Amino acid sequence: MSQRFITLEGGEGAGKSTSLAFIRDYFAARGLPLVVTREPGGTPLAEQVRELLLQKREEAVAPDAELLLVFAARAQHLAGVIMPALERGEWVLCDRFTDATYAYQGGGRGLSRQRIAELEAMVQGRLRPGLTLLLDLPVAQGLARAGARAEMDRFESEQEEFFERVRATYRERAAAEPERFRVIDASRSIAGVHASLRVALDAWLEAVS
Ligand code: Z5A
Repeated sequence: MSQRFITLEGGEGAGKSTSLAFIRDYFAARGLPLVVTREPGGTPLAEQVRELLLQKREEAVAPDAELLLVFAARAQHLAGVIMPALERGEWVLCDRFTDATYAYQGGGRGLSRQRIAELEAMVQGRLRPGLTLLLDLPVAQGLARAGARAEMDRFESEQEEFFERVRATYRERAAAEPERFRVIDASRSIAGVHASLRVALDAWLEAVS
């Protein structure tokens, strides 16, 4: 079932939005039913949790509180959107999932990987994405792209070192699970990134069909 569960990951300014649109078109052109969703979010309740997480606030957010909010949203999203779609035999493309928790709460905030793994097991059982597309690019380049945005949220306001730890964690996870991850060089042109996505998706569809 999880072979049809695809996740898209990457740091700041990696180009997830244009990649999501490309993948949506790729599936539509093949007549394959695809549910596109995102984390944190994906259901009305989980989207409210997203707002709580992203909103800049005076009060310091305890890293454990942030972690639990991320997994609370994920539990709701799994129950309301991801599992039903997979059970219907549809494909699911999720803009960020638990690799982001390891990268941001683990690498970025310094929380224990073991604690994240325990929550992952509790909330997801054995469900893991079949394919994870990681858009990877140097932090400075990503921040320069993202810098064009009007307003920055609570994560986007972090320092460059935070994003270096996020990137390092993503790359470590990709190296540890090469059968699941495809690392896409996102420093290239949009056309170049999309060409690599096409190669990865062609190979995945052939492997699982
Ligand atoms: N978070 C977490 O902490 N823990 C978790 O478990 C999860 C999430 C699931 C919101 O995520 C935050 O939640 C996220 C981590 C945290 N915080 N951060 N940062 P999000 O995915 O919604 O937020 P985002 O990272 O800001 O993603 P985004 O806005 O959807 O997309 P993006 O990948 O950063 O970039 P983009 O908007 O697609 O592109 C940025 C700009 O670059 C834009 O102007 C593009 O036109 C341009 N671009 C894109 N590709 C190219 C290329 N190839 N060349 C040149 N220019 C390009």
